[in-house]
Amino acid sequence: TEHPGPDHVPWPPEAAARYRASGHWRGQTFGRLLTALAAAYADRTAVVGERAGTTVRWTYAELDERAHRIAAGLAGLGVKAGDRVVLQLPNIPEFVPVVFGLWRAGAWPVFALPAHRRTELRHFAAHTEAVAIITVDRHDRHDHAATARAVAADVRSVRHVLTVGSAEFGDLAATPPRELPDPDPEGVAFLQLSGGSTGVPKLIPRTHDDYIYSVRESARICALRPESVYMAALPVAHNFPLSSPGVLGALHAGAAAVLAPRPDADTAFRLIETERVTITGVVPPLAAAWVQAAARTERDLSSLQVLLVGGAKCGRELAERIGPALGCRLQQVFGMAEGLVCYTRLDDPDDIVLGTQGRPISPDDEIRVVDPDDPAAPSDAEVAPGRVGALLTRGPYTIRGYYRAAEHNAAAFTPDGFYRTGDLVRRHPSGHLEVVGRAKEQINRGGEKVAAEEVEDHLMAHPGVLDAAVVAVPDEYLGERTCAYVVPTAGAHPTGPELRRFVRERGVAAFKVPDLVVVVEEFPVTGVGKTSKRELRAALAARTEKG
Ligand code: J2J
Repeated sequence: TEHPGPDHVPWPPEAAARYRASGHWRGQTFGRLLTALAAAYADRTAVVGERAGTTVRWTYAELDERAHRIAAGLAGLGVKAGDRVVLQLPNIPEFVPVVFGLWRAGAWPVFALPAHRRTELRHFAAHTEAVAIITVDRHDRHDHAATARAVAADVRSVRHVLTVGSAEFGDLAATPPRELPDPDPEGVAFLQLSGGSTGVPKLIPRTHDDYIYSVRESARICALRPESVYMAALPVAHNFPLSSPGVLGALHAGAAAVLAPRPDADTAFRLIETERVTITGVVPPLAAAWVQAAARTERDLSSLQVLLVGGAKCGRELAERIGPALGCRLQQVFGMAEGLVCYTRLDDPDDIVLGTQGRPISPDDEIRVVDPDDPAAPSDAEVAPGRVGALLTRGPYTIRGYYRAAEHNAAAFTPDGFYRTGDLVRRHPSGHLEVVGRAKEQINRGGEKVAAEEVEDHLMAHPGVLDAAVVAVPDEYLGERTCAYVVPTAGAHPTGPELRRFVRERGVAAFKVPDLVVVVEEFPVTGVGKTSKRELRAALAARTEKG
């Protein structure tokens, strides 16, 4: 892979000094954080999960020990500080000690989702020159180990494929612990995935200092205490269940983190009842499904105090039903893996909790709401107070650049380091943000993000496709679904099912396979003399909405 420019864009020294001076960045690493937690909460439950139908429960002391052994085992394999390791694990208890083990070894987890397939994993491994892939054998009828081995055969840097549950992994996890040098707290800790709007998924370098700050404050804002029980219902590698406040926020507070193997109401309600879960987080379609299921459940949900809803817009109607149906308080969260996370506060008035997506974590999160004019030549002029505009942000836990993406960074960040979120928001006088739309070329499929261009590129690899444009169409359940408009090459007659199969067989996550395919003879003419994909998508989306 070619990647001109630096791998990683650090904060400018004066900003870093400010974040240290204000106590946001405390010079701690995740490894040392776990050591401190194990000392403070040794015999309390840290992690609860399920493996092959049986419940696994680890105390803080046990988690700490496991993470030490895994770190030593990884070091024994030759995994060094700064090495990248692609991690693809479902919601199993081992997720937690493996991640902390990687952190203690100084390696950077690259957080793939369980839904990712060959093509995405190959990109993550190749782009980061990963030395290893850690996954499971089979999960949800997919042979992850076989996929990982296929990627390892293609990508020369990958020397190890480790599957949790194998004898080899068992040996590694039994390695006698030893002291390893602690990584730089201001250095990169891991690479998180971006929802993306361009051809290939972008990787987000987060540091120990910046992420621990967002996790610590998230735990405080969500009122986590050692008595709390947080449940990760969504795939735990995603930024929301990992850090908002997520499994890491729960651990930071000395609470228990429960990993639900699946997010459906049956599984979630069973765990809420048996583990006395006090707080969890879901995307809006799941919240709607839980609200419906709550009317008929015999499970005792009385322990649940807070339901976080985010990842996509939670409409007012749904927001109003959550509290009464589930007997808990709604907390809206609007976040992004690039950094900025906003929460409604637990003591905010109802109108704000129901009608906004929250306000930023940090007093040092800088927010600008600017004219969403021509994205190719943005003026970045602020709109009048209360008006809708494009959200730009900069702060103590928002990245200044994607990993190995100098060219993309020039467009995704302003020259003075603000991240262009691509979200259209209105700022209330209280500082709360209301998300009203999106300017980026992305489809938000019930919280799962699909980059239009990425899917178009896959479609265009089909010999019968001359051109493709992917847009969002409204969907009652998911909020949005993907619709691919396709112009065939002369004489070709590709069908929807054939193209959907084609995309799936290229080895991509199922949520990226277009929900609808419409074959058209030609695209509408969009502008005078220029064929901008952006304008074309807008024209097609408008046409779809009219029906
Ligand atoms: C509207 N759009 C939202 C919301 C995210 C916490 C919660 C969510 C994410 C996440 C996260 C939204 N209303 N409440 O990382 O820590 C859309 C926006 C945003 C994009 C980011 C977290 N909450 N969104 O969803 O990186 O468009 O992070 O820019 O996956 O999701 O997506 P992602």
